[in-house]
Amino acid sequence: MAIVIIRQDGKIDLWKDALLEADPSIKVYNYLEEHPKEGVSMALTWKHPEESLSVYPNLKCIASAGAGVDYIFEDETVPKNIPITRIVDPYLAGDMSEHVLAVIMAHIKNLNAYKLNQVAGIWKTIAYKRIKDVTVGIMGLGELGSLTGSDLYRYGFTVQGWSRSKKSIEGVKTFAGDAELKPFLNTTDILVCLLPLTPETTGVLNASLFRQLPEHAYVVNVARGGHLVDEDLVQALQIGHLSGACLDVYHQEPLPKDHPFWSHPKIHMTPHYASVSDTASVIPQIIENYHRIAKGHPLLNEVDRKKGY
Ligand code: NDP
Ligand code: OXD
Repeated sequence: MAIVIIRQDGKIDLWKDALLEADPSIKVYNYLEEHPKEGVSMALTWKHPEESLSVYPNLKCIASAGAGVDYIFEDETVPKNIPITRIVDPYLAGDMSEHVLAVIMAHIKNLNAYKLNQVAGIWKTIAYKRIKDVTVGIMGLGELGSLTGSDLYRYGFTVQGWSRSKKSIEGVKTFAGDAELKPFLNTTDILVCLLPLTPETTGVLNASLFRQLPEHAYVVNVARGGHLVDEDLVQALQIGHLSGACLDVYHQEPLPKDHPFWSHPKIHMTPHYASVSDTASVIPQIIENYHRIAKGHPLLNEVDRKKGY
């Protein structure tokens, strides 16, 4: 039994060292080095190259090193019968909640607009909003969305959330399913997308959805680039229906240099770094699953293949 690490972001050694430090008895391979394929029971991956997961005849688990698993479902060559797990971790959720708070505060206190004015040498006051007067709507009330919602409620925001199945979260007004999307959107000042990317949620942030938000609403996409129809966002900003957007994720990452988002004054960007897996914190769940495979026990944080998240 062994774990193979498959990722292309230069972090293989970081993850390998963290695994071996936590459990020196485990055999860990870098997928780029020559290694016996038959002995590999778990692939620990993040945005693997296509076809790299189909060469292990005895693979028992594909473990995403992040919360999202969309990239695994997108690769048609991934065997359909192998369980997929994902990361559920308090730091991953907490870091996302902190990021969303920072983005919302920057927006309601006009910090981005002031930065542009500073660069242009303009001294001008802009009316700010108070937390108590702002309603934040969160799409996706899972591990990240529910904590983000609870935290925003504690800070004094009015918070509502939308998910597939009905949720009960203290301080958060909840909406569920397609039938309740419109009332949710109609009353949301700042929309935060924390949905997984699936066939149902692809392109959900589009012109029709934006039209259902109140005039001057603000959009925060920290989920996946595939949720957003880029042209529809630019159009909604151009006609002044939306007041701005903050994006962490994009259709193509890094975002191509000629993409209009780079120079748009009302779009603020971060480079898909709202919240990242902390190796020390998440390695124990990987190792636990590695041992569960050997014992034939149910895996932690297994993804529902039918739902796609
Ligand atoms: P979860 O699987 O825990 O939660 C997903 C939520 O979305 C659930 O509430 C689910 O509803 C809801 N949902 C799914 N499909 C639909 C649908 N069709 N209609 C309405 N609601 C739907 O995911 P996490 O909270 O752990 O993560 C969310 C996403 O955040 C990840 O998939 C990833 O893409 C992104 N992410 C981004 C990061 C970044 O740095 N930018 C970092 C980490 C994650 P229900 O509860 O009813 O199933
Ligand atoms: C994740 C991410 O899904 O970093 O964990 O986007």
